[in-house]
Amino acid sequence: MTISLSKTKFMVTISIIMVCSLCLASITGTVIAQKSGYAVENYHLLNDVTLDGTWTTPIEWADAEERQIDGDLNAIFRVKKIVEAVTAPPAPVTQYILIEFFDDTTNDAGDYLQICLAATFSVGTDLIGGTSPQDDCFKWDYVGHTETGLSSYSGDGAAWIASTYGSIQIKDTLGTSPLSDTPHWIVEVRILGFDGYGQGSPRWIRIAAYDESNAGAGVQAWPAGSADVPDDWGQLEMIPEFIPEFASWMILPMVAMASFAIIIVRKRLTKNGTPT
Ligand SMILES: [Ca+2]
Ligand SMILES: [Ca+2]
Ligand SMILES: [Ca+2]
Repeated sequence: MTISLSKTKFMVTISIIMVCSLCLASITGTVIAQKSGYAVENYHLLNDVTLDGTWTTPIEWADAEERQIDGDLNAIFRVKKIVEAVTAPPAPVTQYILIEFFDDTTNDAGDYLQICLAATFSVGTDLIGGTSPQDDCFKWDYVGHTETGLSSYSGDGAAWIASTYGSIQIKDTLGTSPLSDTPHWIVEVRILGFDGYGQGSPRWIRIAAYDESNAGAGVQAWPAGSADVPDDWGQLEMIPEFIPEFASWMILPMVAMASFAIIIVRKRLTKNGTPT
C-alpha cells in the first residue's frame, strides 16, 4: 500500500510539474517599446512557413503574435522568427512577417507595402535611433503586387540609399484566410541575411500598407508616423520561446493525460489491491 500511495503521489507531482513548467514558459520578458505603447513579441517559429501568399495550412501562422495596424482600415500583421544554432554569437535570424489587409479587396498598380527594420550589428550594441534613417535601418517597398515593384534601402544617417543588404522574399495573393472569408490581400514575407543581429538586443520595426482604391484613408502604418524617423518605430521584442497561446493550448490535453494516468493507477489499485 505504501508503494501504491507513492506511485499516486508521483503521478500527481508529475502532472503539477508539467502544468507549472508550461505556465512558467508563458511568462515573457519586460516589454520596452521604442515608440510608447508599440511592441510586438517576436516568438520562435513552431510551424514552418511556405512562402506562397496564403495560409498553406490552417495553423501556418497560428504561432505568431499579431498587431492591428493603425489607421481607419482593417489590417493586421504577425511576426515570428528562426534563430540559427551557432557556436558563438551573432546568430543569423530569419524573420517572417504575415500581413493581411482585410479592407483591400482590389488589385491596383498603386497598392503598396512597406517594411522598416532596425537591426543591431553586434551583441550588446544599441540601435542608433534618431529622426533620420541610420546605418542600422533598412527599408523595403513593395509596389503593385509584383517583384519588379520591390526596392531595398538602407540608411546613411541622413536619408535612404539603395541597398542590397539583407535578402527579402515576398509573396502575396488576393484570397481568403482563416482570419477572413472575404478575399483580401495576404502577404507573406521572409527576410534572411541579418547575420548582424545580436541576440538579446532590441530591434525596431514599422509596417505600412496602402490601398489605392481607398486613397482617402491614407497610409495604414504600425506605428502611425514617418518611415524616415526610427524613433517612431515600434519594438520587435526577441522572445527565445514559442508563443504562450500555443503552450496554453497544450495544457488541457496534458492535464487530461495526467488525470487519465492517475485514474488508471487507482482502478488497478481497486481491482488488485496493489499496483501492477
Ligand atoms: Ca504560406
Ligand atoms: Ca487599422
Ligand atoms: Ca487595392
